[in-house]
Amino acid sequence: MIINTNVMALNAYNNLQNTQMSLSSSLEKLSSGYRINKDFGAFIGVQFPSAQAGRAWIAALMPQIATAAEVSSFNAAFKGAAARTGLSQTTVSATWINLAFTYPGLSALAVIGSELSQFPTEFREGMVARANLLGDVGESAPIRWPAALQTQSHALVIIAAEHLADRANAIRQQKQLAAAHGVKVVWAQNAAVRSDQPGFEHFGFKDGISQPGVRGYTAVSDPSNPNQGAPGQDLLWPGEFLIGQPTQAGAGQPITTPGPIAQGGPQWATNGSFLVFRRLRQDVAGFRAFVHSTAKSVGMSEDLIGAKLVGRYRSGAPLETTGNQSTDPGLSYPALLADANINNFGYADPAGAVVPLAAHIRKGNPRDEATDQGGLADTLTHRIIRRGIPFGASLPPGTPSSHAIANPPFPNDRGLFFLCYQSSIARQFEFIQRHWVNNPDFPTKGAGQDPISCQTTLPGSFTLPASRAHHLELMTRFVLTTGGDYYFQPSVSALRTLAPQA
Ligand code: N7H
Repeated sequence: MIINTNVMALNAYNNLQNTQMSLSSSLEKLSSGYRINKDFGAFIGVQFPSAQAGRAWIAALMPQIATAAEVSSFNAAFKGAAARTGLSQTTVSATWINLAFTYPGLSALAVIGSELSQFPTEFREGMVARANLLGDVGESAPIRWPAALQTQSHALVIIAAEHLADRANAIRQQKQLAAAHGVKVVWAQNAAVRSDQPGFEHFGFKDGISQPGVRGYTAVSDPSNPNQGAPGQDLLWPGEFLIGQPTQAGAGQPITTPGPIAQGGPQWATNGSFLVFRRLRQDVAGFRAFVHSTAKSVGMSEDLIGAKLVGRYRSGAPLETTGNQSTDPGLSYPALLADANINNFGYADPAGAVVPLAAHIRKGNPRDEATDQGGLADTLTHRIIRRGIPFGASLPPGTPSSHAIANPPFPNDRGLFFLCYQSSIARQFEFIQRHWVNNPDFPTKGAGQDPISCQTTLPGSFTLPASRAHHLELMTRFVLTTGGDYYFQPSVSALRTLAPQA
């Protein structure tokens, strides 16, 4: 089948005019991680007292919603100004607001039953009801979440700002707007890139490197490889992320063949996306202590053990292409971190002697590796667009786990707000979490569990081939779920249909 990429490109662009911003800004290949996104974020959960009040509030909020097309032009202007002036922050700035709804939220807005019933089961049930299936048990069980975060929201207001003062203003304005419409703020949480290590998450690893690209939207860097955006970045049909668009065809089909149109709700859900929002607490002192003791017991350096657990060294340098080096090669060879190299690899080592089969990035995206479901063509049906941002203060190096600041209780804890977009939560986020990350027998029997994001009952296991240990017991979970839900983020025109007519 011949694909008319120009038509697709145009369609995808038109969709983005209508798509809320947070999805699109993550599509851009951003080598500097979080930094080029906004440095400050906030998430406000609200409840509607009545359908009328909720709809009036949406109408009042509408003029503030940032669209994907606006964000694209803003980012271009931002980069242009930064290049011209050499300044990174001060020249152009904007605060983005986006809006997403839980199923109870859509119901509270009195969306009619015949439309509500078209939303998929997992979205209707919500994250709490799916806890056992996700492995959110024990310390991650919803009953253990901070009491303040256990109230289910009807809608999530997402704020992204360049400066601290802009965020404070945006939060104040949002609270005033909600109060003016009788809409109740049930919780509000702040997030920010780490000021001491922007672009790195709390364990100390560079984040925001590998994202799928979108056919017709993401620029192809090498015309001889039209299936990739930046080198190593697979291009997917837009329906993997937007309802109403063609999806990947899946196993047994060429990856260039468009699959069925993504279904996910009533007609007005077209060009919207499902958002998984998780508040993940990180035990940084515990992780550091584990890396330290494992390095000693298996006779490897701490840099290498960290890379074995994640699949990348702290700098972001991929373990797959750099081999078993004791010191982080990204520090001596910055070229490894350039767009041409940082994500440009597949997994050539089926035994995991270099990158363990359960390393975080290998579990989350097995790339070209053969899997029980059919290899790359299937794997491309389980991708997500991630948009994470840290919360909490960095843990100073050398802080012992016994120190009060090592593991402070909510709200002073630290971690990552994990956000991801997809057209099917069941086929994308949930599949990754259940069938890959938590499953000790994926991709092969005894491979072990993802030591970073696995959520299951303890103990867990991690197989480290070609080392003295071979098998490591994971006695602690370094990442715990402490809140979250499933949301639907409608297109801008769909928001108009939810708001009352003027
Ligand atoms: Fe992960 N980390 O610091 O170790 N993640 N992650 N993640 N993650 C990635 O490529 C991290 C979490 C994926 O395409 C990197 O951007 C932490 C969940 C996927 O090669 C680093 C937490 C899920 C990828 C981290 C966390 C995933 C990925 C490398 C929680 C899904 C891309 C940088 C606190 C269920 C894989 C990068 C690919 C990358 C970390 C959570 C999935 C450093 C700390 C819950 C698909």
